[in-house]
Amino acid sequence: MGVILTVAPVGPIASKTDNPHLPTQPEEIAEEVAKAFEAGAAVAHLHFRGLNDQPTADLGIAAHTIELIRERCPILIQVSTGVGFSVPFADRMSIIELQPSMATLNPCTMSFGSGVFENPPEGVRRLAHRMRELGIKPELEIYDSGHLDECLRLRDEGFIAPEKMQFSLVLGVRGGMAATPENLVTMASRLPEDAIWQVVAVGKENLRLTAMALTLGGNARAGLEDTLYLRRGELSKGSTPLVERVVHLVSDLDLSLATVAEAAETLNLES
Ligand code: KMH
Ligand code: ZN
Repeated sequence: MGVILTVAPVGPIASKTDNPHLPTQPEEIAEEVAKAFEAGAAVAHLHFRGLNDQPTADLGIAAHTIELIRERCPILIQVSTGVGFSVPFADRMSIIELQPSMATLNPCTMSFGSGVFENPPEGVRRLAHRMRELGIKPELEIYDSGHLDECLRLRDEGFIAPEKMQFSLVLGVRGGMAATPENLVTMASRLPEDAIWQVVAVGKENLRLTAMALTLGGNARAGLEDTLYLRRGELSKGSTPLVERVVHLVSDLDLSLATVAEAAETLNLES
């Protein structure tokens, strides 16, 4: 089974002031995703920004961006329902009506850097239910150990399909688990046996923990959403250098990359 490589070109927080190569507008995001696909990515994890570069759940902007990506490459689309922390939960939820193959599901409310990431229990259940209705595969974002227990509870309550649950172990967010090897090993060992997972290592431990996750049998994610730097003091010129770095890592570890078709099969995608 090949490694599923996801590109995350832009997240909810960083701006062009932090890294001028951050893509924020539909054309820029589509170009970046196409380059990542050429380099080996099979999945694109997407956040969108308005004309003012602020996070948005605007369906027109999201649909336009996805259309521009579709014109360029057949990469699998995963939309973020995290969107941005100032966007109301109901708006964040509406984005799944675009019916992407996958969308993120953040199970719990938490402090996130200097902000609050609102994921109330009833809203999370409504979102999970609607995703299941639409046949959208949830990517379960685990920022702390109890978030995994909440996801298993959602599974037991019937909100999430029990087979091949897909997890991101997010390490390094202020308010969540620290980016340490111990946390990664502990969390990976607690996942259901048939789970599909990757590490999302935010910040300076990005490379080391990504290498470790690959060694442990996980998938990988790369892009400016997770780290703005290629190495200490050197901003990454877009997501492609970060994607290429993981492609090399995969090859050096004598692993192979999943194609889009292989990734869709591994992930059990319905559409
Ligand atoms: N930047 C991520 C760690 C999501 O995409 O659903 C948090 C996030 C969640 O944006
Ligand atoms: Zn995200």
